[in-house]
Amino acid sequence: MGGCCGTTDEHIAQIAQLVSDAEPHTPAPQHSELWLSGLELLPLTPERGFINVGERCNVAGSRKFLRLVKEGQWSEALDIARKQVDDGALVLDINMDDALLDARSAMTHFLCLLAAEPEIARVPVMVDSSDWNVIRDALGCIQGKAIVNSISLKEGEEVFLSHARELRRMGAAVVVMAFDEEGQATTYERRIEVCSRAYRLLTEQVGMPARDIIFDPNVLTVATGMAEHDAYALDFIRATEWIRTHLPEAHVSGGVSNLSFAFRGNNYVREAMHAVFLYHARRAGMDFAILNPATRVTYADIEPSLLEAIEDVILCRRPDATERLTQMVHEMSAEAEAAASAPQADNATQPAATDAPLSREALDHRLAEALRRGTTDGLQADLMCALELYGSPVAIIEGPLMQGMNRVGQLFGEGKMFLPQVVKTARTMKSAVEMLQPYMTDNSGSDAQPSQQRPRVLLATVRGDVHDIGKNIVAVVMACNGFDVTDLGVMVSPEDIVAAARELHPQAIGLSGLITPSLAEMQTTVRMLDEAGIRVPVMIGGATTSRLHTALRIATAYSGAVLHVADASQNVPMLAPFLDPATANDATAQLHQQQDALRQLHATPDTIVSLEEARAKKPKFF
Ligand code: THG
Repeated sequence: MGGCCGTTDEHIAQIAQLVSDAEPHTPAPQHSELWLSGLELLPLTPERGFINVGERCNVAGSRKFLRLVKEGQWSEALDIARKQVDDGALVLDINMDDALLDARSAMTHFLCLLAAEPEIARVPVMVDSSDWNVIRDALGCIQGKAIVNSISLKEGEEVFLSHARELRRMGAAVVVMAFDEEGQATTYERRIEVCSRAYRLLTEQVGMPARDIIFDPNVLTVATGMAEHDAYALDFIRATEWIRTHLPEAHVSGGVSNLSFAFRGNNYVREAMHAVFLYHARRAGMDFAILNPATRVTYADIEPSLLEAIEDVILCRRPDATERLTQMVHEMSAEAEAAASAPQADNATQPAATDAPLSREALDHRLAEALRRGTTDGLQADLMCALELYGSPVAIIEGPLMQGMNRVGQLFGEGKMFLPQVVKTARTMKSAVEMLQPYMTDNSGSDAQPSQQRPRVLLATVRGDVHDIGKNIVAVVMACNGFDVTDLGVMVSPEDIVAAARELHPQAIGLSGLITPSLAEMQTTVRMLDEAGIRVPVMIGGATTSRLHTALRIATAYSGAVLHVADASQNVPMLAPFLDPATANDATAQLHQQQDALRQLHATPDTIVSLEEARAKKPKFF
């Protein structure tokens, strides 16, 4: 209590007298739970239990949102945010990380627009970016208490601590990813090791209240067809339980939709997988989840046989779980397709094996079918037939087998085949190549020396990026197609990639990355490869990469070919024409031409014509 201009000493003395026996105000005790806020408070009290974070305002996770932001259609972009709040999102994840966007300005612009919409701004924001500058800028335009998504130990303790201290000063809660200097933690043991180390650093060295820490022990894609990935979901659930038991007051979150990337193209199955995962992860203590709040599939609604198949996958209950689920999904899709189209008699696509010699078409069809189904039944016999018809193993590999692979890639791109099937196809290809191996003649002598003939490919996740699951799948698919793959790992500096390229003389190099800063790294890397005189084709792949960005920013820094590869089924067929000396020059010239055209298309400004031209175009009414 006190005075102001105009109140005299006597006046103040009277106030003092009047309140002399009043107790001073004691501030309320510190919250014991995590409190977040937009315009309204969102306490995470035990009764609330679970916070769903809307994932759709993410340029990397929604094509629609990306388009709206790119086109500056901000009010429609806001509608996506509003719809998520209407659908029950309690927090909104916002991500503007895209290669061809100015993420800092898009983020701050969108946040300022959000702040003016009370229906949306009611809920707290989760700022999602892999660029620290974007996060820092974003916090400058957020009222209330936000969550930062994310920090991690991937660049070591120093950067981690300095980021955490800055967040502490700005008063945000934080998602901590289970990454460290070695990469992303994928096993149960590594996930808890990284989280407990981060917990200690944050609580002991930064003085961050543990209730402000939200661990993300990495929701990774399951049912990819690779056995190494089978326990990913189970290990997440186990790590969640461990964190909730051993790291007091800390929370657990995860990006649930990552789980089901293998079933892109079948949203029902994806959502059913999410429901099953959430059911188990929540029981283990997961109290945040980034997801699509519009999903209506619940655990209880899932048909029992599908539920069992999904649960087998998520809880890693049997080695053939992926196989069985894929089969079931395939049958579901086939039934849906059959119901949608007029009844057709042509179900028997596989001609019965007969002793009569097969025509070339029939044989090609059988080989293509074997690849599509990922089976090896009868493959040996068919390949022997093919040897007679085609005359050489190479002609079979480059002809019908490569065509079959192309077809699989096409079906995958259309969402008609799923990732585990592509991996199976690759394994069939491997068997086919092995069966043909003894018939390959080799210049150096009679005994085959496969590793000397096999084209060598170098793969690396670029510096600053720890993601490698997609790249590992590429490695398997390429190895199955007869490539000798050397994987340099994650967070590989351009210098190390150049050094390895000089030492190993690969026929091609693949650069991979999931986050936007990786794109700049890729550019640096190809520039340094170019300076080192390396000209072999470079493949670019990963979530934030695109054909346009590759043409605009990466290909321009390299004299050789730089191919953007959209998914793991494409590396082999796309690379093939660049490795064959007969077609390499043409393929490179054609690629450069296409990329030139893309650049021109992109560079064309909203055409402003000359004054004369404009006048010449005026409407003539008479
Ligand atoms: N942890 C943390 N943050 C994250 C993730 C995480 N942020 C991003 C991501 N992972 C979570 N968000 C999404 C958003 C969308 C999708 C997946 C994860 C998704 N999108 C559809 C797809 O790619 O098939 C695209 C649909 C469309 O274009 O409309 O699945 O793990 N801390």
